[in-house]
Parts: sequence; structure tokens; C-alpha cells
Amino acid sequence: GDLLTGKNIVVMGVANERSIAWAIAGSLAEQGARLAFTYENERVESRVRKLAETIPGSVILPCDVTVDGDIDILAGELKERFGVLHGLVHSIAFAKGEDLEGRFSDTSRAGFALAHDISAYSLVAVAQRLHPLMTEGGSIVTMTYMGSERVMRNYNVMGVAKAALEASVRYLASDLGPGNIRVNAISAGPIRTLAAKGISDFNSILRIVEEKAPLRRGTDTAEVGDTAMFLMSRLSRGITGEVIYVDGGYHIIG
Ligand code: 0WD
Repeated sequence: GDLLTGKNIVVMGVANERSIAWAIAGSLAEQGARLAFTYENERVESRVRKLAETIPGSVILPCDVTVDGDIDILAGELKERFGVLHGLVHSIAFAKGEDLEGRFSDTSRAGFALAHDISAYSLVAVAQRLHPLMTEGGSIVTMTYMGSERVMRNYNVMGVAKAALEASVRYLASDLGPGNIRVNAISAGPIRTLAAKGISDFNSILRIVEEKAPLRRGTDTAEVGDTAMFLMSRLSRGITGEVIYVDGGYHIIG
């Protein structure tokens, strides 16, 4: 297809081939988008580079979202390489392992701050610096999880950070809407990725979803990829400030 031909989109959060961001990149490339990938640090650079190079014409740039200077440099590089930016995919989150088990009430000040910095504020920090490149309008998509609105065992501080992320989506959508820039979140069902490895007892969460979700199966990264593609495309031009569930319907079940 060519729903995204002529569109320049930056994808943040590829860690390996299982990453949700990587499936999103696949769906975007299939529709003709030109992609830039960012990687957090040298630890993941070669892995991201190897994946990105399988999509011809991709640009690969460093960006640790906890460092404002990195995001400034990213904005400059994207302006130079692309001129105009049409899309931003934010697929980044982090919390300390010790904060993803046991009681939420035990969360430390530092653990709370770190989870919110990387998992929620980073969307604001990046949108702030990249939206000026979206001179033809644009679409920003981030990844969230139902732990933002319901208590999910072990998700703890990440659930609170996702609530902040979803609220940030609404405020950003309000600010950037007049420039025809849309901001939305995809709330995915549980998927076995590197990030999921950090959640204690993830397997039992998966099992419950397969049993109870209307579609009676887990969520596939390709399903998330296609929804992100829709949100990047003009097909979704009336949608902003929204959280779209791609979870086989699990969230409607009591
Ligand atoms: O079940 C799941 N896997 C779900 C994930 C269900 C619903 C939502 N999500 C969300 C996650 O919370 C996250 O926001 O989707 C997003 C992507 O997660 P993923 O694809 O499941 O996990 P992963 O492949 O690990 O990608 C997250 C990446 C990091 O990987 P590692 O594992 O190395 O922390 O976020 C990136 C990094 O590549 N990241 C950063 N990037 C730049 N700067 C930073 C940072 N400081 N920290 C983490």
C-alpha cells in the first residue's frame, strides 16, 4: 500500500525484533513511510542498526530520552535529514525491577521519579522539540497499558506512570491540535517483549487474557503495528487525544 508514501516518521523504542516499535516500523514501511529509528545507547545500537538496515532508506540516530540535549540533537538531525516530519512513534518505558513486584505502597521516591521521567515525561520532552518540524500537520502515537486505570498485580508504579502518560496525551492533543497535529495512545494487551520480562508473573497475566478476552487469544505485535499505521495515516484524521485498545477486547470484561 501507499497510505504513508511521502511521510517521514521517527520511531523511538526499538530494542530488539520483539519490540512493539519494530512491528510498528514494519507496518509503516509497508505503506511507504520513510523512517528514522532512535536507540537509547551503545548497548543496543548494533541491534537496532541491524534491524533498521533491513528497511531501505532508514536513518538511525541516538537518543536517550532522559537527556534533553540528546533530544535537541535529534530534532536538529531530523530537520537536516527530513526537513518536514509527519509522525512520531513513542514506544518507551522503564521502571526498576524492584518497583514491579510486591506492594505499590513500598515505591521509593527515586523509583517513582525514574518511572515517570522515562515512561511519561519523555513523551512531553520529545513532542515539545519535534512538533515544530511537523509543519504539514502530524501524528504522535505512544504505547500504554490498562494498568493505568485498574490495579494490575505487580504493574505498580508503571500503572501510575501510564496514567500520567495518558493524561499527557490529552493535554498535548489540546495544545497541538490547532497545528493539525494529533496525539493518541494505543493500549495494548500483554505481549512477551523485553519490557514484559521485567513484570513478575507475566505468564499468568497472559494466560488469563487468553481465557477471558472476547477474542480468546493474546495480542500480536503486528496488530498493534497496523493500528499505529492507521493512526499515522489520514484514515484517522478525525481522531485525537484518544486511547485505542488493541487487546482482543479484554478491557471490556469484568
Ligand atoms: O505487554 C507489553 N509488552 C506491553 C507494552 C503492553 C502495553 C504497553 N506496552 C508498552 C511499554 O510500556 C512501552 O511503553 O509498549 C512500549 C514498548 O515496550 P515493549 O516493546 O514491550 O518493550 P521493549 O522492546 O523492551 O522496548 C522498550 C524500550 C527499551 O528497551 P529496554 O528493554 O532496553 O529498556 O524502551 C527504550 C528501550 O529501547 N527505552 C529508552 N529509550 C530511550 N531512552 C529509554 C531511554 N532512557 N529507556 C528505555
